[in-house]
Amino acid sequence: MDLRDEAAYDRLRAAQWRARTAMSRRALLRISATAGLGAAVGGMAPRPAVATAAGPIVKPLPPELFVVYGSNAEMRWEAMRGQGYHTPIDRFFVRDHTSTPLIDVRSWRLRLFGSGLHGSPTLDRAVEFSYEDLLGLPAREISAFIECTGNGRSFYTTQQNQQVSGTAWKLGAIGVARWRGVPLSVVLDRAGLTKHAVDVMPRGLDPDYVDAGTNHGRVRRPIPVAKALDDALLAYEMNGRILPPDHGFPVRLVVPSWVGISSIKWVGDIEVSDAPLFSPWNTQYYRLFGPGYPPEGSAPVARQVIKSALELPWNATLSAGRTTVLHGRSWSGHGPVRRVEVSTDGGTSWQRARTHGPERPGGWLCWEFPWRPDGTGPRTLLARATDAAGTTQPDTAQYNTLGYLFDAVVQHPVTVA
Ligand SMILES: Nc1nc2c(c(=O)[nH]1)N[C@H]1C(S)=C(S)[C@@H](COP(=O)(O)O)O[C@H]1N2
Ligand SMILES: [Mo]
Repeated sequence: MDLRDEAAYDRLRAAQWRARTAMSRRALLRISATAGLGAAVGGMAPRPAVATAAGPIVKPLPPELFVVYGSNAEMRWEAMRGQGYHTPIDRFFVRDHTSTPLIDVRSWRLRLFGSGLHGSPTLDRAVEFSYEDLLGLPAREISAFIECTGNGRSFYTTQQNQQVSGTAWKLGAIGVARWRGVPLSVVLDRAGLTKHAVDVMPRGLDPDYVDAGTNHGRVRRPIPVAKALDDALLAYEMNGRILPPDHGFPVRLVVPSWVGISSIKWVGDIEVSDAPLFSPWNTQYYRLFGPGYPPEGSAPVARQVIKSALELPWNATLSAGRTTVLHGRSWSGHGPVRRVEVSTDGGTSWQRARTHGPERPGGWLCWEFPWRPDGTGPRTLLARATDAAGTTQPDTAQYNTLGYLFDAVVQHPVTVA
């Protein structure tokens, strides 16, 4: 089929739309019931209606699943015990710079503009896609983690005695979901991408971010056009459900293996430029600062680093003289995890964990390790992974003032009783 032929293209698009409509009508009805939106799709309002929820985060945050820090909530790792490969939505971490907006999908449009497009130089001459337009475009489903760059930040302080600023996450600012949506490459192509484009900058519809009295405007961060065309996805479904408000409804970007801030939620517009783009999120945040780094910081951080977590409560109590199977997961932004080792004696000896399930780039690897503790008292459990790039988790992470990219082995305290 020649998709440059208008009629052929229309037929294909109509078929795709019919295939998706059953889901989307039902889903829209479901959303309208929960988010107080009207039932019908359509309407020509040029700007989306955006409301704010009662609290920063919409979904329930029960204390057995989450630790809440203002507008952010991390998953308790013990909540992954007994779960499948993916993180269920009810326990997927949330990181909001301000608060979750409630967006009326009938008036929502995705608008693309900039010097990297043919004929849409400015926002008022943008190429627009409605929600229905996106549902009608070729869809793709991927499994990918989204992880906050500061995941593990608290261990700079508790394990390395270093001062860092930002949310004091343990290891729960990560989740792996099944994301379905339209490849960003498809939308860029339809919008008239030129061969001179270099950067693509999505911007959220959440409120302006104000830090220490400075208004930085709406959350936005460029990615290089090569990554945008490679595997970035404009996702409208998460784990087979309509994307929930806290995770970016109606549409978020998913940028596999890259720092969580790349995966902009509640996307309203995307600037495509033939010159490099800058925002506070690739200049003053999300670079490495401190001793050993230039004053303007490192290059903007891109890939996540390697980490491991045990599906156990912090300070869990385990039974002496009885075998407990320890479960955990390891992941890296530099390729699949190839090997996981566990130490139950503070790092003197290490043994291979048994791994199972898929070894996917941009996902995590599940593992288990049977342990029969002798004696009683406090113990420290360690897990360390090695990825396809050959990187093994070090004992110490390289310090940076904002506490990003903690990759060192985490000392997980337990008590044997
Ligand atoms: N518009 C917008 N996009 C955003 C954010 C935000 O506050 N606003 N937070 C970013 C950060 S820092 C992270 S780690 C991820 C978190 O995604 P989640 O809340 O779905 O887990 O979203 C990113 N996208
Ligand atoms: Mo983040």
